[in-house]
Parts: sequence; structure tokens; C-alpha cells
Amino acid sequence: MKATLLSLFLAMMCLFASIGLAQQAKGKQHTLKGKVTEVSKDRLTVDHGDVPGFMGAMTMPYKVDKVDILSKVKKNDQIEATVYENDYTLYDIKIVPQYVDSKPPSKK
Ligand SMILES: [Cu+2]
Repeated sequence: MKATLLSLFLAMMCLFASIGLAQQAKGKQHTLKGKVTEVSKDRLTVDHGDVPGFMGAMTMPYKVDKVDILSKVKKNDQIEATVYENDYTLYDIKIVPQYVDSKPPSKK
């Protein structure tokens, strides 16, 4: 029983340690919000807002974590993604609904 608990504990420690290392290698995590200005076969060019602590607002190309997103995202789509410092790759890209012509539903 004790041995089981100990090995479970050690397994957990290994898991946490490897997660910690992975994050350290990737750098600090930020959320990037912006508008897609171009979709290429392996990249998305995004006109993004200020990413505090990482970079200012600009338009630049980014790699993507999964290429299948490139067939879903269209020009002018509003997106939100996770970025890591020193890694110009967009992770976990989400297409954000736009309220350009219609206002978001009000509570009235
Ligand atoms: Cu940028």
C-alpha cells in the first residue's frame, strides 16, 4: 500500500516537473487577439492588438499549432489564440464571433 502511494506520488512529481520544463522552454504565456488579414498554406497573418509584456500591436505572420485550422479560418475573421514568448506560433486558435452589424444580445 505504502509503495503504491509512493510511486503514485513520484509519478505526479515527474508529471509536474515535465510540465514546468515545457513551459519554461516555451516562455511566458500570453493571449493574442486580432483579425486575420491573410491565410497562407502554413501561416496566418494577424493584425493583432497589444500583447502586454510581449509585443505591441502589429500585423505579422504566425505559424499555427495545427494546420487544419487554416482551412477553417478566413480572412477578416476575429481570432483569439495562445502565444508563448520567443515562439511565434499560435496555439489553440478560436474564432471569435463578431458583432459588427448586430449588437450583442442585451439583457432587456
Ligand atoms: Cu506581433
